[in-house]
Amino acid sequence: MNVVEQIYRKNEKRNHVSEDMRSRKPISMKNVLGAKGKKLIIEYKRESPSGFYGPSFSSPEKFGDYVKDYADAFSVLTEPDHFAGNFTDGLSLQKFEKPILMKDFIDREEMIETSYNCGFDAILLIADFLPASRMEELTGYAESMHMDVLAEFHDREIFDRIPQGKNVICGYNRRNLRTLKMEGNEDQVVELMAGHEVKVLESGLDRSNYRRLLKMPFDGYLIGSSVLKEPKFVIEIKK
Ligand code: IGP
Repeated sequence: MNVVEQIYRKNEKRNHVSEDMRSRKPISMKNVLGAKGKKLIIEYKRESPSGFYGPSFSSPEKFGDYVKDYADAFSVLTEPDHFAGNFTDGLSLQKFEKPILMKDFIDREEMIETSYNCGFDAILLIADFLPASRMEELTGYAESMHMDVLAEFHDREIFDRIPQGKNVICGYNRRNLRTLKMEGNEDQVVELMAGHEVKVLESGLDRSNYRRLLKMPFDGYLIGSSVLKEPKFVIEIKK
């Protein structure tokens, strides 16, 4: 069993949040990313199983203060055991009035409720680890809570698990979450993804490739490690 499968297995033991701690209504991430121009989702995480460790920002709020003028949306890794995150890590970002994605290994309705109660606007669903029927059901559940879904895939064979819902943003993860290796086959998924209204490219975007990747037909780019390691990189990306 790989790390990601282990994380999903622990979901039933996690403490969910049943008290509504939101300070505002959800903002549509799909609308923000779908507007004219290239959009950036900047991610906060403390560490990751692929070897990232970067305590550049002592809190999500300090991160938000630094990146707010460059980020169109935020992503926050809330998984505790391998990413040192917490469900409440997004609360302080609500005040920036930009959509916030809960980046976690969501496989049940209860986690979507927790996400809503903790101030998030959108959730991640990973098609490589969920059957098509669950992708569909969880997307519908998120829609009922007025939340958008970033439905990501890596393996091209399972692309048809990405649902077509009104609240769906389609993402291609350049990292293979089974091997944790960066594979970057973005050239080969552009055509597959063409039918989706809003498309996002995720992972491994850095100084060596961002100019090339920004020319590709994606609406949004999800960037974590390179900005967390060297915060001033965020200022240059869209220049
Ligand atoms: C950000 P990076 O390489 O810029 O830190 O990647 C984001 O794409 C990555 O954290 C991610 C991820 C995921 C993590 C994308 N999909 C699924 C965990 C689970």
